[in-house]
Order: sequence, then structure tokens, then C-alpha cells
Amino acid sequence: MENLKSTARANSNIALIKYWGKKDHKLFIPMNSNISFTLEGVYTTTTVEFSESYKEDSVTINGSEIEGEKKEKVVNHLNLIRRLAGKDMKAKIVSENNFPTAAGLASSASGFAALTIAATTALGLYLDQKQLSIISRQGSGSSSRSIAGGFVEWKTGNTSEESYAEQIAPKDHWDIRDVIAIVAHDEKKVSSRVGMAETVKTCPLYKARLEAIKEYFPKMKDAILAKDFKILGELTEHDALSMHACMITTRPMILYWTPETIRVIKTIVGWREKGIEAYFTMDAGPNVHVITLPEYADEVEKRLRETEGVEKVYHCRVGDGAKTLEEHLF
Ligand code: 2P0
Repeated sequence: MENLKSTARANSNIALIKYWGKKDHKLFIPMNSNISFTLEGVYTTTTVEFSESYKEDSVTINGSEIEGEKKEKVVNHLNLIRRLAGKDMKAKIVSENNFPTAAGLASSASGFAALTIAATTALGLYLDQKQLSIISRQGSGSSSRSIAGGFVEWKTGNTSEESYAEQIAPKDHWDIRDVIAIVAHDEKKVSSRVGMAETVKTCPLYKARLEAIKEYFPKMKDAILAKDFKILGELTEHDALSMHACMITTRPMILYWTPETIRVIKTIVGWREKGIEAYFTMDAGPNVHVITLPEYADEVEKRLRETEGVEKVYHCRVGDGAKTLEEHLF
């Protein structure tokens, strides 16, 4: 009996120029090219085993077997990989996030990147990073960026083959930090997938966002290559505000912020006026990611822990890309 098993680990990532909108919903091709850096230490580990003895796919995340829509996303992704490998065995999947799901950090980026690598490796598909990111992209867009380490660009494109993530600069190029302030841990009311589709359809500001990105995207890339932190920070904040402005002006509105989000944003602006080089960005949720330099990072971490409304703080460096591990979860 054929028995094929592999384990992979992928870090999460934080976008500096965000992905919020698809031009192809089936292929997950983003409206705009986007840029992130991979986050060291916030990761998903996943073991996949294909076997003739399994009658059904099973998916266990953080100790609980999942069903319904969440499972369907995983099974659809496995089907894509099974088709590529020409195999039809069912699989057992066990996955662990090293951060609590309740922490409010997105797990789809690290989760689908780890799943893509574990499942393709288990089925004996030997793929390069570009091919892995094209496959991962179709499970969850942002996961295409977590395949690579360091600073990463996910290109839009007109075909599936053109839309993949690749490294702009390795992690050793520049030591910058993401100090994450967790301010709330409710399950989000609007998923990114549904929310971004509504924004594309109904937001009157969305076209202007895409036009503006065309202009500042190359500037962000240059800032990373030239290690110009001021430009990187200003563009990061501006892009996050542009995305959230589009979310808020979607019908019906998508408002992820809480009063704590705004308190942290204003606090960071205040620190900056006093000489701490730190900039904020937020994803599809209320938590605030504070992008800063190593010389300020410990102070930023300490101050965030003391800030009212902040429940937990993670301090992340630029991380490595996804990789296979020898040790399995089962
Ligand atoms: C990003 N986000 O660039 C942006 C910022 C959320 C806000 O990528 O539909 O979970 O699975 O492709 O990847 C979240 O989107 O959505 C996301 P799907 P995904 O990080």
C-alpha cells in the first residue's frame, strides 16, 4: 500500500502594500501587485499523509477536527494538488499554529503555504518556489507570499503562470521588526474573501486606490532595496489607510477597527513625534502591526504592553520561507 507523508512549516507575513481585491476569483489573481515581509516565529506546522487506507479527507487544526466551509477550502486545495500529481488518495492532515487562533492573527497565509509544501512533497511533486507560490495562491492569496522568506513581491498578472510571489531581498538584507499589538480576539464578522469581493464591486474609491498603488509600488520596492525606513514607513501607513478607507466605503461597510485600534494608531504617531521611528499597519482586523527598526523595537514592545486596550504583543523579525521538516505531527 502506498503511504506518502510529509511535514512543512511556514511563517506568516505582513503586507506593506496590501492585497484587497481579485481580478480573477477562480484563480486568485490580485488586482494589484503587493509586497510583504515574512514574519519569523509566527508559523503553522502541517503534516499531510496520503494513504489508500483513508476513506475520507480529515483535517485537524489545533487539536479540533474541522468541518464545513473551512474544511471545504482545504479539500479543494488538496484536489488541485492531487490533480497535478495524478493521484486520488485521501489524506489525513494535522496542523498546528504556534499562535492561538484566538489571538486574531491571520492563519490562512502560513496555513496554506505549509499545506501546499507538505502535500506536494508527500505526493512526490518536486516544484520550485515559483510553482509552489502559484499553487499556494489558489488556496489563499496571501499564502503565496509566505512560500518565500525575506521581503517578497506577489505579482499580479493576466494568467495563472504570471501571478506568483518572489523574493525582493533576503531576510539578512535588512533587520526591521513587526511588533504586533493584539487588541481584540473576536472571530471576524466579514472574511477577507467576501469583504474584498464586495469592495471591488461597490467601493467608489477603489479605482483611485489602484491608480495610486501604480505610482507608489516602485517607490516601496526602491525603499526596501535602499533600506530607506522613512519612505517604507510612510508608504506602509498610507497603503493601510487607503485599504481601510476602501473597506469603510464598501456597501455594506466593512469596519474592522475598534476604539483600541485608533488609540494605538494615535499613540504611535505621538511616539514618532518624540523621535521613535515606528509606523502602523492593519490587516482585515483590529490589531495594529508596528513596523520599526531594531534600535526602537524593545522600547516599542514595552510601551505597547503598557498601552490600554492592548492584550498581547508579538515581536517578529524578518523570517525565512516555508520548508519541510523531518519530524511529523503524527
Ligand atoms: C494582505 N489581506 O495583503 C491583505 C491585507 C487582508 C488585509 O491577504 O481570499 O486571506 O484567501 O485570497 O489571502 C487576506 O486575504 O484572502 C489578505 P483569500 P486572504 O495581507
